[in-house]
Amino acid sequence: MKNAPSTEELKDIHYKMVVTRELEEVLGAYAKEGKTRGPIHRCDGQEAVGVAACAALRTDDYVCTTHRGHHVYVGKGLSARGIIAEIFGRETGYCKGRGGHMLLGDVSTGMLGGNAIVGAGIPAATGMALSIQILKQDRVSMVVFGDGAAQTGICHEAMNMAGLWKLPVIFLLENNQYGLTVRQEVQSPVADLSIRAAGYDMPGEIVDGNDAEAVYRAVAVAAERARRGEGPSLIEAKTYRVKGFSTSDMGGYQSDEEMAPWLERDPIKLLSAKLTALVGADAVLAIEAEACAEVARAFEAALSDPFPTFEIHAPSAAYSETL
Ligand SMILES: Cc1ncc(C[n+]2csc(CCOP(=O)(O)OP(=O)(O)O)c2C)c(N)n1
Ligand SMILES: [Mg+2]
Repeated sequence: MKNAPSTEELKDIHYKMVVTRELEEVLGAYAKEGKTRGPIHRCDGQEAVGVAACAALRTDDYVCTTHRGHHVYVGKGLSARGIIAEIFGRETGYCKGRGGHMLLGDVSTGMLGGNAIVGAGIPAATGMALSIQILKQDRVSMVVFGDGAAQTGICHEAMNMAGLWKLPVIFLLENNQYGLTVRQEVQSPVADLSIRAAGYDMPGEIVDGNDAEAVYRAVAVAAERARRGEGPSLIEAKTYRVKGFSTSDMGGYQSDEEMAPWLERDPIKLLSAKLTALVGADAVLAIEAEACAEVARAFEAALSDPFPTFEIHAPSAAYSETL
């Protein structure tokens, strides 16, 4: 079927989704022991959105994401070792330990950054698309952003500009139904945010965000359209945040009844079942075991890596004279 991922691609997506889940599980354990700094935003249950979307793009396509971007980092091809080292402030991290888990980027894989400012990736990706258009490059840019970010003013300014100038940008709205503690219906008068695409003359589509294959196909179609010069697309991936907002969230506002069907439709479980039918249970278990082993090796290596050293420069004589 056109734009469907191959079995090899599905295996790679599964591997990266398990790497993301395991990385967050271990990270969560370190956070509980007080060994991480600042809040950690987990994307459990949302792995298919970031990983499968990036799988449908090329390495030199540009991607930026949110404060909850581990699946996008892994999906775009960043190593678990470099991500973990960055989160733990080590010199071997992608930003030499200066960025941390929300501000991680890697130019060589087109992963142009997470962002702690809600909505800020949307104009950034739009600007990247404008540069692609001006430089006549065979590239696209994609931004993954949340339902909360979709309510910001800058989101609408950027989408308007992208629609007007037919920019090669994919707006991938990861609708996990919560912005902090606030449910989506309290943030927006419409349940399906994808309908807003009509206002900017771009296609708007809803996909099952827990179905990796569906996410891949929607992004592949949007990328083809962008490469043909036909402009932006809005894809709303419906998913659910099965953990609290972050490690600092006290919780208590997401009921078990609300969560149960989403836990049942865990994206890793769904892809595991699909792959088992294609390549057999042993092959799937081997993929999962290797993904977990990579994460274990990555934590071991990264946590032995050095912290950055800082040189303190004395002010120059000329500067001192001005004081
Ligand atoms: C400009 C700005 N306003 C407010 C915040 C505080 N804040 C951090 S995350 C968040 C909610 C974001 O919700 P959503 O976009 O749905 O992302 P999710 O956390 O669900 O992945 C808010 C309001 C911020 N970081 N930046
Ligand atoms: Mg949200």
